[in-house]
Amino acid sequence: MTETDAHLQQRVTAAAIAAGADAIGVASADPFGEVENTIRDRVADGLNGPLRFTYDDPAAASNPSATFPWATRLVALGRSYVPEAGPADPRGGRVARFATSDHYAPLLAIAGTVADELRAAGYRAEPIADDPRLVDRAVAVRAGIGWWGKNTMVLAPKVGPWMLLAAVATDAPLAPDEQMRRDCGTCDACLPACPTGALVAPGVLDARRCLATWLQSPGDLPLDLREAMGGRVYGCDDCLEACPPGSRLAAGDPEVTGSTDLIALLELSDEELLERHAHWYVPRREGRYLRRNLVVALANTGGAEAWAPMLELAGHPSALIRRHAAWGVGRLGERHGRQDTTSVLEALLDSEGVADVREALEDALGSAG
Ligand code: B12
Ligand code: SF4
Ligand code: SF4
Repeated sequence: MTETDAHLQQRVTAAAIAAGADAIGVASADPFGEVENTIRDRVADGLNGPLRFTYDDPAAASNPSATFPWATRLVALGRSYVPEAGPADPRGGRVARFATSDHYAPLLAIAGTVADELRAAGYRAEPIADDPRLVDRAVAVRAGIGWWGKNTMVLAPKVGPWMLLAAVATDAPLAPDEQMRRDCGTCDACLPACPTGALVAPGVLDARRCLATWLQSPGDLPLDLREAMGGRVYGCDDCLEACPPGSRLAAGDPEVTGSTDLIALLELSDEELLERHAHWYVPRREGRYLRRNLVVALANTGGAEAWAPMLELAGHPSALIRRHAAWGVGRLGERHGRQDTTSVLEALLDSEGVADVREALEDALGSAG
């Protein structure tokens, strides 16, 4: 590499750190052939569940030249997003820490700074993050900013899994970094920590059992996973919280843990819910999917004060919400040992005309009986 290249690399690194990056490294933009095969295997085994993202076109996601034909390098960037996180309040609603605010915005700003620096030196550069067209974790590992964890996260020194990833594709002649020689060793704490057994082997996630999957998917939440959802409204952090690297970050301020008041949120309109959570991935930006998550979280965690709002939700105009509230009435009734659960469900059934809501009410009655 010429001296000029080394200077550019130093400038880019300094600019990224000054802008708030916790990790930066450079990888070649060669195809990630093994990753493509792994994604294909996951899809063949059905492990992607309802998810699309990189599973839709594994060849493109694993081959940077499909999107950036001019790129020879990928600058990998990581930004830790929980400087002072702590265990969430198990009684309330929970939001995974990556989603407590738009943590991608500052990361994209860092990537923008890096791209500007490269462009100013006369090269092409384009930032990308959390996009179906590139496998971010594979870029980070090749660029040496972290290692594969058994929970499938890329872990980095000091911050462990608490880091979001971005990349900048470029044709600048930067020197690729070495991959990190590190792994989880004998630790396997994340595997039993998953409440649904979604980590079916080290580094293998069955998205059909992952709570984070369903909380951002359309349709009904799977019945067999609803109890395990607990108070989760968006995302899940259990396999990150179990992880010793970075655990020092997991102590402190409840604000950043994402504890949230479910009843107050349920009082908002769909539009207000979406506006308040503009940075969340909500299917087709339909507020009813957030409300659906809130109903299940309230049923799992609410106290006596949750009964009246749950009955109101059982009369909601959306059949999706009524189906979940039917389950919610049964679940709350069971948790609180309410004698009137059966009669309430029967009254709801009497006045319900939609077949699949009636089915949900009958299921709830079956469990209550
Ligand atoms: C689809 C997706 C999901 C799906 C599926 C997750 C998954 N594990 O694949 C769902 C919705 C479940 C999800 C959840 C979460 N996600 Co997500 N997600 C993505 C997305 C869009 C694509 C991931 C992908 O391609 N998966 C395909 C599979 C095959 O890849 P994989 O599971 O990583 O499998 C690899 C390893 O097994 C690996 N491997 C290779 N060699 C070795 C060696 C060893 C020893 C081991 C153990 C493994 C291993 O091989 C496989 C292929 O590379 C990326 C963004 C992007 N464009 O890359 C974000 C991304 C992976 N998600 C991210 C985050 C933050 C999360 C959550 C923490 C959010 C939350 N709190 O709810 C959870 C974590 C759940 C988990 N344990 O993964 C971050 C991860 C950052 C990091 N430090 O790793 C990413 C990179 C977004 C970003 N740009 O920051 N996510
Ligand atoms: S995010 Fe939650 S449900 Fe998904 S694998 Fe991790 S612990 Fe399991
Ligand atoms: S909990 Fe242990 S095994 Fe799992 S990712 Fe963290 S270090 Fe690796």
